Amino acid sequence: MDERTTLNQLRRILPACPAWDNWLAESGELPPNFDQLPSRARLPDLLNGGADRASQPDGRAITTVAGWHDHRERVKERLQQWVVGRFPPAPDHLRAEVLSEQRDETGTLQRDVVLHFGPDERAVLRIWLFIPPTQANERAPVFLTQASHRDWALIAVRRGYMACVYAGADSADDTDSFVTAYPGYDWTRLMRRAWAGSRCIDYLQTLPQVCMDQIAITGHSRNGKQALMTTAFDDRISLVISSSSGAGGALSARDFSEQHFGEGIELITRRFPEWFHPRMRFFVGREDKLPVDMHDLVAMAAPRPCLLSIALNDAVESSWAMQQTYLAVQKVYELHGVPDRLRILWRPGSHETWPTIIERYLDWCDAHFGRASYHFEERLLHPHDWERWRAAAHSDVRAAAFPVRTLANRTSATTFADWERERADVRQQVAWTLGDAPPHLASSGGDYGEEPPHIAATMGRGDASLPAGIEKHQVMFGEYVCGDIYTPTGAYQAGRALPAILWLHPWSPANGYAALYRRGDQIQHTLARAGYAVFCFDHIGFGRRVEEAEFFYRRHPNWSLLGKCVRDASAALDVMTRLRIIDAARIVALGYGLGSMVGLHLGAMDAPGAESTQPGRLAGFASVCGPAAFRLDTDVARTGGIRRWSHGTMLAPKLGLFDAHPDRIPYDVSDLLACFAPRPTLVISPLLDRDAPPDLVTPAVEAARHVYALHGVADRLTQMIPEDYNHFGPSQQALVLDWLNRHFLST
Ligand code: GTR
Repeated sequence: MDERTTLNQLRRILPACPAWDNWLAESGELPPNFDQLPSRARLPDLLNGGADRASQPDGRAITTVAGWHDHRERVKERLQQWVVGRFPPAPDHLRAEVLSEQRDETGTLQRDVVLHFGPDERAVLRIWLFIPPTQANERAPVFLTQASHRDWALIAVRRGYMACVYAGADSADDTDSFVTAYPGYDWTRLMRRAWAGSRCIDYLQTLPQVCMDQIAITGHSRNGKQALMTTAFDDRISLVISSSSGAGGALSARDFSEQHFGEGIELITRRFPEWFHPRMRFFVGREDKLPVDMHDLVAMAAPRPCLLSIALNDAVESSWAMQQTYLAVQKVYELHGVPDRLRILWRPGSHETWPTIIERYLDWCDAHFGRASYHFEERLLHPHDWERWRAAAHSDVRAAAFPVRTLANRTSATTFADWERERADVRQQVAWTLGDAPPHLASSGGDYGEEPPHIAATMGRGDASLPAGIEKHQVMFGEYVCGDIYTPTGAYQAGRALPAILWLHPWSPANGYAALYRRGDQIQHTLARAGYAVFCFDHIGFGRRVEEAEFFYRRHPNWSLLGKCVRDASAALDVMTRLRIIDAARIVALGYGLGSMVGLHLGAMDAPGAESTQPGRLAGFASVCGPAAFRLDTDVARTGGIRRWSHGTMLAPKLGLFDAHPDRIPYDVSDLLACFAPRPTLVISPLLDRDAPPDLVTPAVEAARHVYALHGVADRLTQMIPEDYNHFGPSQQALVLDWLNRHFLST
């Protein structure tokens, strides 16, 4: 597709963004030719990413610190091109005007300064200095931060730091003066603020009280993003603390986008068009093609101490994406021989910080500046070590011993009896893949263990966030899991039995089933408003249960996270079929991304058939951006391949055993879909889904259609291929709702 056609397509798909339109018109820029940009589904290796990415120019892996230094310059260039824009060289002259100076009763000197610099001194920057009393000849470490974090500076001063606070934040921002002073640069607002941090250091350099090799920078959220930028482009920074820097900070666009219910490129470049270079918006839905991603930005800090602080249930963060960044960047720290200089600081709750956290930031500074000793353990929240899993539990499985099959092998059965046999075998293979299920007791329900209001509020699903016309009830189910049922207001009192949806959420670590960074309504609200009872819960490792997967494979080396997800979903069906508010004959599963993977496996395990003790309880299934056919999904670079379910996410590690033998995977998406026959099934596979492009999905749907045809209902399996990328915005919600209404509302 040529660049102009790509742009037209993007403009059809993306919501209006006047700032971007203006830039396009003024600059005349076109997107890159995406056909020529290589795809990297997972975060490119920082030392061995191939000739076009991270490597020596000849494509060989970087194995020395010197090699890294050369490469680092190339990355800085790319960051400017795609993310932060070009900025001027450091000014050669800087005048500090002291506005006021006073010493308080503790001996701390407070000095307000304006820096004047740039052509004709047109650029200005206010800074507020807090200089603790020091002994003669003693130099203080510096805590550098933006005007919004003046209160953090108070703690730093108490801990013996000189604090330098500057007007490069929303609350005070002098950096517009830089634009006038330096025309002709396309730097973004965040980059200007980051550059302001460097001007503070220019000034600090002139002060006798400053210990120049102990300069720590920090900032929260948008200021965390700019703190990383200052660190990347200014080697005088000795240490950085990225506090909830999120999208465009420590979290990559690949791993934290709309498909993760995250703050993707689309949203951030539309809501904050000045923060990043408008070129980034070209990559919406094509994050796999980004020539540079945020792990590159973080890696620029190496080998300097870098603490990545993140809240577990913050809608603008993702613990999983953070872990991916950490694992990628840790290789660079290891190359430098200083792995303990990179750590994640997990904190409970949402976006806020409090003194306990800031004290830890200063502990980090103290520890690395040799002032005191504090322990920062390496803690990884999400299972990630497939090789270890394999060695511990499955080194004896030989994929080569499994028969070769095609996608349509089973589903091309020509008689019901043949299909029944195949289906029973599919169930067995699915059961094997999900792993040895531990003992299972039926839940007794009740209300003990329900989600308290303050937690629900943190998760964005408190009563205060309920739109008018909808009510929410909680129910305990399965293994002590809490579910939420959304219904139209008054439905309970009316005693009506509603058609029901089991909502299976995507890969959204921070907020589980509730999409906080989103476009349009939350799906549970959309559906409840339309007259459905919507059953929602967090999968293991997500939302309120974000820490639950941490030791999963130690606890259950032979089971799988997918197996646990299916067990929970199945337990949800148990309770749904018993509730008066729900019409047990009209329960439909709706899965998006990961949720689709769960729903497909749930369907197979819940299917009617010889092996089953009960009829399938689902009346239908809707899959949005579900998995590509496993055996066709072989291009790891492009989509992540089946490895994403094993090595990548550890969801279904056994699938990884077939990495080299995809034709021997014991079952495929076609078989799972066919298990739903003859029940209505919808597959939405957007044209630009980077994980599961239609050419890898449609063959599975068509293979499954044979089984529907066997039932004489070939058209009950519907595939839609909207011109879109992987997200669950209003248009795709509308497709789902329309399909649901046609099949389930009026019956
Ligand atoms: C949010 C933004 C986040 C983060 C935050 C903040 O609205 O989407 O990326 O920067 O603002 O700065 O508080």
